[in-house]
Amino acid sequence: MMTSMEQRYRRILDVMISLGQEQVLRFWPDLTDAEKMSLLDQLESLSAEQLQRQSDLIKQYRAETAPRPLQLEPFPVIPLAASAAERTRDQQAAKVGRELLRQGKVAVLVVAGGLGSRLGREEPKGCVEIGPISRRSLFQFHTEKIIRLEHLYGKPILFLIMTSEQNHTDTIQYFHRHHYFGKNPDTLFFFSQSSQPAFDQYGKLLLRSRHALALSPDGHGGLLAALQRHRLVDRLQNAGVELLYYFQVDNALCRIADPLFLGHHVLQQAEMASKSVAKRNAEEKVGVFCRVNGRPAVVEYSELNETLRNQRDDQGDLRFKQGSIAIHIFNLAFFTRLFETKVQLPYHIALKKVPCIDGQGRPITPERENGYKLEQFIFDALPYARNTIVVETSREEEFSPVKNASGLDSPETATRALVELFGRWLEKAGVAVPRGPDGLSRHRLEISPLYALDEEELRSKIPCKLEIIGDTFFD
Ligand code: UD2
Repeated sequence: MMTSMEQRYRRILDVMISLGQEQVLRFWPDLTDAEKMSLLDQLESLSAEQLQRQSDLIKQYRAETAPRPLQLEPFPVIPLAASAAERTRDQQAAKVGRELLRQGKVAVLVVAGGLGSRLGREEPKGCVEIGPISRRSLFQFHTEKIIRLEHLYGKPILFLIMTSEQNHTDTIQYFHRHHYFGKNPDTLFFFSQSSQPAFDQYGKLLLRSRHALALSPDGHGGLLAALQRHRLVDRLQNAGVELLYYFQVDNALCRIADPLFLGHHVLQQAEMASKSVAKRNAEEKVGVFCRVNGRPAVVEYSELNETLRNQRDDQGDLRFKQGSIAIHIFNLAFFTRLFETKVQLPYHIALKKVPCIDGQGRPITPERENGYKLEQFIFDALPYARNTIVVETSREEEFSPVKNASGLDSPETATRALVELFGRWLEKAGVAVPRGPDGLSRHRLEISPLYALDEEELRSKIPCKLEIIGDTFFD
């Protein structure tokens, strides 16, 4: 008589043989019962159909020599206000946005499931400390901004934190250790996206150990499936929410639930809206807003060929200049439609270094890219939106991502960007900020989000005759 585990093993082995993936069970006889169970659980959670599709995609990707031609046009944006009329336009939009916040129609979502491999740290990226004086972390800045908004608009704001299987527990423990930074835990939802297996160049599943697949998060596009799995859209709608304000955990300057952006979204009757900044240069690693075969889209930097990346318009500007800073607004009704019509976002394939084991079970720490990962990107929902807008913003005010351990886009540049932002707010409030020959503030400056969220709020609070004579913290 076969045990139930043996029966499961036989069934899964048959499926794996039919998919040409039986190598994942090659260490079966050497495994303990607990290891066997865990491997079977992992394999059973994969959909055979999806596995076949993914493996085929990788083989096809490797076989393809030239990328398919796409009809690309730049996507028009709502530019930064330069004229009196545009400033009036913005004031009206911001008024509409503030009203939405007063009515409690906005919830906030941060995607924080990435592994931050370029940063090279074990902890979740949101724990990186960037406060110029306080050493506040990214998570603390984001959460306190939301708390301040709750005070300003008199309504609780639900805050959704998307983690991954790899960092879910660490993220929750981090928030718990810090007492949720003062936010009511009933208004926080931690939920995890799924994982996807990695493949070798022949479309074969890679093993991380003898009893585990090499898995990684399924990309921020995994948000769609995660929202559905956790029934979050219903929960938000039951709480009276209509719009979801989306951003990435690594952006130290993100303006959360920006009334101006919310107002534009509603006034333009968009289903999905995005913010852009002018790219620093052709090589900056941000996707660009385009029309692809007539439909709005973000084309990721790694997928925009060199000629297009460098193309210039008549004014000598980059033709594809509007970079995505991954701040979006979604109508919850748009998600519902995507679910009902069973939209599947495409997979993007990336060749990465994937720690795994070889055929003899020996661990490999690759020095070169050895594995293919498949990810879905949330911005691929754009072409499905009935109406979409892109609103340009200023990099100095709203975009300083933490991607690398040092140099460009690192904790150090994010901290510096905060000091400079706070310095400009202070100057606009009439305070002299001592600056060095490089034009940068001589002293470290920090304004807690709980003290002021923007320059207007700061101006209304700043003590008169304030002098900056050293590092200064407004808490
Ligand atoms: C992303 C955008 C890029 C630009 C840039 C701005 C993609 C593919 N590219 O580049 O166009 O907007 O950001 O900073 O998004 N994440 C998850 N789950 C995942 C993978 C990522 O939650 O499975 C989160 C991650 O925690 C981070 C964000 O998504 O907050 C961006 O991930 P990334 O740093 O890998 O993206 P990057 O820098 O390639």
